[in-house]
Amino acid sequence: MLKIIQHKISLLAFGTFISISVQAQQNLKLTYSKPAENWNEALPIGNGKLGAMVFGGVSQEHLQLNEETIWAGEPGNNVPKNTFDSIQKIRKLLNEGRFEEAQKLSNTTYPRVAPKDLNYGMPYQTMGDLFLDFKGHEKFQHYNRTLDIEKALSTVSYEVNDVTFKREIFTSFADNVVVIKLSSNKKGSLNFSINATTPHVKKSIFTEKNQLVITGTSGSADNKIGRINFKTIAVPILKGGKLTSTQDHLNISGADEVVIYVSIATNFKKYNDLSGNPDQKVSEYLKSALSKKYDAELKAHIQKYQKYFNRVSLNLGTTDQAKKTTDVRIKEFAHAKDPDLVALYFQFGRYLLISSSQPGTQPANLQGIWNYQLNPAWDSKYTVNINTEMNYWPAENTNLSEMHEPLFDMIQDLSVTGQESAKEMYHARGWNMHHNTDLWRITGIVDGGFYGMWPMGGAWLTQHLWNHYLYTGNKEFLKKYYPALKGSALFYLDVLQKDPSKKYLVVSPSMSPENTYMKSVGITAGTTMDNQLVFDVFNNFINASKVLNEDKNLSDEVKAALHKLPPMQIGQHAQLQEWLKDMDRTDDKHRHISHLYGLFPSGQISPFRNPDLTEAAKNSMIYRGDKSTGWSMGWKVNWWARLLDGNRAFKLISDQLSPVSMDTKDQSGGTYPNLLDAHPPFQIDGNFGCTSGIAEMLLQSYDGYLYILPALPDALPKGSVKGLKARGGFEIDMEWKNSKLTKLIIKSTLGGNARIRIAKNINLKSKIQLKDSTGENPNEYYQINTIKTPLVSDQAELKGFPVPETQVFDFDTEKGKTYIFEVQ
Ligand code: FUC
Repeated sequence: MLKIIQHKISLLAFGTFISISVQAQQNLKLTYSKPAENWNEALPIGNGKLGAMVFGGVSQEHLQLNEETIWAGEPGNNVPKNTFDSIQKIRKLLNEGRFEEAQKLSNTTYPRVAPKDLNYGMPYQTMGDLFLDFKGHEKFQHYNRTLDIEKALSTVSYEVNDVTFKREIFTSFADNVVVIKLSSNKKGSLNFSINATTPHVKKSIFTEKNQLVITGTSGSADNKIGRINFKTIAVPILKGGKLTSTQDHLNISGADEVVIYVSIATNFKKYNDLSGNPDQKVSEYLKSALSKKYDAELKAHIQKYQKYFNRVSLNLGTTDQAKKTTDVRIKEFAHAKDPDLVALYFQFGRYLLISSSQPGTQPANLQGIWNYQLNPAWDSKYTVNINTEMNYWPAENTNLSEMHEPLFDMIQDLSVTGQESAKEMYHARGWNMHHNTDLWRITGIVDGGFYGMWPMGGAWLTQHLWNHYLYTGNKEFLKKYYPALKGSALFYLDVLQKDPSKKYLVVSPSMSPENTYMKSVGITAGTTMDNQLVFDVFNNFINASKVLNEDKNLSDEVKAALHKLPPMQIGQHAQLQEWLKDMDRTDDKHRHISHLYGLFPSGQISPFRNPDLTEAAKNSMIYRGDKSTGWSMGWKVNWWARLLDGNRAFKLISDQLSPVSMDTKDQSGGTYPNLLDAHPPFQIDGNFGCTSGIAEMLLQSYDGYLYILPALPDALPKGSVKGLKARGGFEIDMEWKNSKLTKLIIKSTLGGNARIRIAKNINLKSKIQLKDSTGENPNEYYQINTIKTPLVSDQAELKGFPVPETQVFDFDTEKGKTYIFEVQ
């Protein structure tokens, strides 16, 4: 009989245990032997509110600066008026099979370029650039530039005329400032000037009381006037030497050490409130930072950062490649063994999320928080037909639950502004949005009827609310966001149409994001992704109303509608159908594979529950191919992990970690020298998607079990991970050797049943011995029950998808206890 020891240990004791046994990840630094020549070589630092790209130049240091609320425009939604009749006509045309006419009507009702009285979302904008000029530093040696993602600290060092110069740069998590410390090993040798530029039209740059000040107003676009006012102050604090100023330069001579504090603030308070006072805020941020000594500021910064970062460690082994600079490692990844770069990339994804999305800040946009332009690609806003959601895939499973909060806040806002689009455009209750939003929480159509006619953005976003609940079990949270879940369910109850066969309820009109089934025609009804999304919206609402004991009648109504949604279907090419009719093409290489939403991030397709659909999903993946834009490859890592093919998932990681082609005709994504994802251009979703995919290869928690090492590739035969999170609130540590699990630790944070799926070749009965963490009481055994309720498909009867042989067992856990399994 299988047995485990259950040991009562306090959280503290567990913490101590972890820190002793963690084998430190070898390399948590990005390193370079020369300054950045362009933005894609510069290194990102951020604290959720402020972002900076550090170039590390020698005779000129350059910091490109961002503040998360500097967006063009002003409050206001973008809901087109009086288009309900057109929507009704489009529905009719679709029912009659007049697809081209339906598309045409959609395109004319919602033109490609924003009509005069509307806007298609505002661009996120840079603040500007700070420069430090060092005369006489043109010739240098022993240059080194790093980004230490264990400390969230960027460094530069070099030697000029036998004097070593050093810089430490960080965006403090303790105070809202960028901090730049300059030092050297020879007293009095710091001589440089500070100046700034900003591309904004309305701006002024001047010095005042030995401080450099930049003020400005964000840009105007479409029907909106730029109304974000910002103020930036840079203050140098000197040890030794002299500080003087000219009209727009600060000059430092003969200093031993200089610390520059940069603060940025705007008048933004909320998407509909610009009554903030940037002068006051910018001074408050500075005051707080200046009241601390540099060392204390750095210490507080690191402490706050590590509270999140240190929750997870990953060790995949190391080779000599790890001694090379990061740009070279990326170039050589495809042909050299460098498992440590995978671990670094994974942790860099976590670093980016912590740095761009903190409780109380704006969510990470298309570029996180890092953007050097006034008009960046796709406005660097929130594209919610994949990109924004992907940013948050690693939030729960890599143990960064709090980083998810800005997204929840945004959903809350949208559930208010989205009532206007639901009512005006669809005559529906509840709320909805289309495929884009911005700082102002717009919910109308963006980019016209071809790209924008997708009323499903809210449906996808609300999955994050329910998922957070599954990971944390936080009922207060569920209560707070229940109205958003309910509002989304109400919208689809009202919007669903009977399809011509009268059998199904479908969303109409809509599309399978950005793809077409006829030349230039994408508009349709009942796409597979829409059906899957509504299925989840309805289920989440039913489950939430049950947990909270609310809205019984409405829940029954939703249940009835749920049963009328179309099922997933397998088409003529043995593929999972993207559309209600079997219209997929085998030569379709489109980057969006939206109908596989059901496989990931949703859990509607599982090899063990519906192997036939899993096989069909796999066929769809094979037709689409591997190489694509950055985010598409990131999604594919997650899909291949769910398809339990670790080697193919690793191949996609390899594609993602390939250097970006300089051939502009090649539109495939990859990784820039600074390890940021290339769509191209830079788009942060690929980093987050791939980070989530790596976690998904090691641990999956859906379909009723925790699957340990479900998709381990041959390239990673040995390793360990600590602190991954699973649904049900379990925290998982594991080690493996020769591609086989050697140790498993499960900490239960909520209590409840833990059902584990594990490879069959681990002889559980005889070989897993369960020990308590301290080694005390080795004979205190508790019994593990083998699975009581078999899953829907018994493995022996599985057909259609070749699943590996596994075993499943479950046991009851108690909140706060840790269960340790060792394989002998
Ligand atoms: C969607 C994608 C593009 C890009 C953009 C921001 O429109 O199809 O590839 O990621 O969002």
